[in-house]
Amino acid sequence: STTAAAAIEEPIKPKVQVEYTQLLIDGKFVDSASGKTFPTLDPRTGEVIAHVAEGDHEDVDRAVVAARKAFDEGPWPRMTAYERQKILLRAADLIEKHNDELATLETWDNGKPYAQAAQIEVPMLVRLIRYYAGWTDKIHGLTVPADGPHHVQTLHEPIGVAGQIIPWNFPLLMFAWKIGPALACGNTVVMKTAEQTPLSALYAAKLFHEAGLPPGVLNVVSGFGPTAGAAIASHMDIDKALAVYSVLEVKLAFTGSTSTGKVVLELAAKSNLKPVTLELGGKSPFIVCEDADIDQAVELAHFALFFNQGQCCCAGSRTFVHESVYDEFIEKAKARALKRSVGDPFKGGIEQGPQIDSEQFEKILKYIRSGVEGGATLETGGERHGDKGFYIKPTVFTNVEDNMLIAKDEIFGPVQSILKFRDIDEVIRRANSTRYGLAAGVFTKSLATANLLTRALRVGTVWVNCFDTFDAAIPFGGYKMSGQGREKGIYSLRNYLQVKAVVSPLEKPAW
Ligand code: TXE
Repeated sequence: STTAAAAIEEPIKPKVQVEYTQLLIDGKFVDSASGKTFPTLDPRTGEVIAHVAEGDHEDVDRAVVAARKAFDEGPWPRMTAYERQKILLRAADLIEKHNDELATLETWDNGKPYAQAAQIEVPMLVRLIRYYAGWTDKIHGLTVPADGPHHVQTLHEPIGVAGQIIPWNFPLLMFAWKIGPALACGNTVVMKTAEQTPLSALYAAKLFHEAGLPPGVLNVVSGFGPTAGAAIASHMDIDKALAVYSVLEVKLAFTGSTSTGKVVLELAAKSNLKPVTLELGGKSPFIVCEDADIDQAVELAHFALFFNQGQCCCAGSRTFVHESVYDEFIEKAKARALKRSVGDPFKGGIEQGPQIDSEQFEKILKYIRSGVEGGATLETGGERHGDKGFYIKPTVFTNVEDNMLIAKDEIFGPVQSILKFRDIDEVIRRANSTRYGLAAGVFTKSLATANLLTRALRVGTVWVNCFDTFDAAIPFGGYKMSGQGREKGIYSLRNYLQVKAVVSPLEKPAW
């Protein structure tokens, strides 16, 4: 019977064992100081995958001591750039070799389709580390013409210890975006992974050590935001008993929600003014112009929103469609969502796995209810998929108005909101009237329209006739409340370097 068939759909057993669950401090796996652990869950079932050491203030202190020592006394910032490069390249080779193990951990812990983890996320991690390995020996200052008879040069020096806090939606990519530039510039790192997805970064960090990274250069502390995360953001002193360093030179890099971004910025300011980069939320417009090829526009708009279970900071979560093509577009967008294959992310051909956890699952369902109550038309989806785990049916709303919550807030789930527009000036104004400014998609055949929109949109990335095109060299970051600073590319090196001016007289001193 059909009920029997549904009942035997057991989750597919992952092909790897979880090897690393402790904190990685000073090159060694260690338990947390408190001895506490927390469970990391399988989003397909809500069941425990493993218990992971739970880092807190004391562990962050230990990690900062190790990172500080590795920076002040260790070989890392003193090695030749070429030596650092070789270690990073070896790490990239090892990660490539362990692609399947890493991808399996990623899918298991996060719920993303295995093909995406194995063919996109891990390869992008490898590519990014190779890209930054390439930068190590190309970082240098300038010789500056001065007014007086002075020789003036600038040195581009690493900052010191970089505290880095990452989210759960792309655990390995966020890990790479953060450590790549920090390590290439000669900094040392204390990384806190997201409590939902601690496993893959521990495995990857182990491979960096196998590649020859000296102890203390890359420390990974699993744990929660208000404890371990806040300890990093507000870190001030190290080992007070030694009283060697009163104030740390630290850099803080954070990716996560805009509200937590405000908290960490405040903690950084109140502690020691550590410079901060923030990569926060978004509500990105995807604009389908009247001249667009509708089938292609539907497919791209679908991808822009639904990719990674809708859990992308840059998701095209406001689909603006010109009135002349609106009816055709919504019919096709609905059909496409209905066709989307949802299921066990380890199964081939699956496009959408479960959401990360029960909190996000509930939050998304709440937004769906608010869409219905607010008067938007629910075309398809709108409820959970199956009866266990955190799966949600691909959902499409039409007749969405700008003032509805589903058009204003970051839902971070598989919920497409389609809005109708009449002319370009109107859509520019509406696309920009948001507190966010992370990204935008523009779909048109007209070069003039594309040029107009790319300049008018107040966002950090505009994708024209494409979306989510990520590359190690393309900078990424937000305007407005979507963040501060840029990651990836040449721009992210600025986050991890400080400039020293060195001045000396050209003439023989008088004495
Ligand atoms: O994010 P948080 P959450 C958005 C998305 C999602 C919402 C909530 O809308 O629905 O945020 O997700 C750490 N001091 N994004 O709660 O809280 C936390 O442990 C220091 C957008 O998971 O921002 C984790 O490591 N750190 C996003 C990281 O911050 C703290 C990606 C992110 O968690 C902390 C994820 C504190 N007080 C969610 N509190 C994007 N921009 O890509 C938490 N953390």
